[in-house]
Amino acid sequence: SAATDMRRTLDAAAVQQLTDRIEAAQTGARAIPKLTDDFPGMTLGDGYAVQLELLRRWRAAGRRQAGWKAGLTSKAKMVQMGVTVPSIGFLLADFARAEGSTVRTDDLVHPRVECEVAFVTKADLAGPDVTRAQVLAATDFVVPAIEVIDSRFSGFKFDLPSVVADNGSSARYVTGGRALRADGLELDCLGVVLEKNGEPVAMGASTAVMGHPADAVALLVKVLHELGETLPAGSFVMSGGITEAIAVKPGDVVCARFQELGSVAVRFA
Ligand code: 0L1
Ligand code: MG
Repeated sequence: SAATDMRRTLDAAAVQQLTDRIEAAQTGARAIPKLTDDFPGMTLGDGYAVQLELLRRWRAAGRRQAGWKAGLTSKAKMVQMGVTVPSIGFLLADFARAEGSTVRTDDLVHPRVECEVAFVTKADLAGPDVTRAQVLAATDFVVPAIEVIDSRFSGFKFDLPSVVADNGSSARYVTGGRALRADGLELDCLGVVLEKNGEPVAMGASTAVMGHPADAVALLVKVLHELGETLPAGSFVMSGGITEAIAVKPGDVVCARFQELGSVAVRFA
C-alpha cells in the first residue's frame, strides 16, 4: 500500500547529505526548507532512509532508543498537515521530560503539543499483519502522554517524504497520569480534553486514532517490517495525536486530561 511503499531513489551520498541537513536543523533548532524543494523525486522510502541514518548516527553516539511513535494517525492531524498517510518516527530516551516539569523552547523551532495514548510492550511484535488483539496481548500497560512535536521545516510546511526524514517532527514527550493494563479499558473510546492556560483548546476521543490506538501500533509494526525492523519487548510506543496539534510558547501551561488514564501537565519556558 501507499503507507509502506519503500522504494528508494536517492543514492548513499544524497542520503548522507540530507541526514546532515536534518541533523543540523534539529541540533541547531533552525528551520529549513522541505527537502523535496531540492530533491523533488524523493520518495517515502527515501525519507525513511534518512530517518534511519539519523537514528544510526545518534545510537552510535551513545544515545539510547526508547521506542517509536506513530504519527499522522488521526483524521484531525492529516487534515491539519495536508497528508493522507500515517508515518512513524523513533523516540530516544533523552527526548523524555518529566511530568510537571518545565520544557525549554529555546532549543526548539516552533513546538506544538499533542495528546496521545502511549503503550509499553512486554513481548516482541513483528511482521506485516500484526492484529489489534496481538498488540493488546503484547502490551504491558498504557499511559497517557503529551508529545511535543517540532517540525524543522519553515512554517510547518512539508510533504510526507520530508517529514519522515525529519523523524516525524519528533522532539519531546511527557508521560503522566496512571499506567494501566489495557484489558480493563475501552481503549477505543477514551475521551481527552487538551487545556492550554486553563482553557480547553482541543478535545476528542481515542477512536480518532485509526478507530483504536492499538491499530496504530499494528500499523507501526507493519512499517517497521517494511524497513527490516521489529518492535522489541520493552518498547515505548506513542500511538498518535488524538486531536490536531496545538502551538505553544514560553509561559504556556498545557494539561491533557484523559478519561480513565488521568492527566499529564507540562509548562513551557
Ligand atoms: O506525531 C505526529 O502526528 C506528527 C507527525 C508529523 C507531522 C507534524 O509535524 O505535524
Ligand atoms: Mg504525535
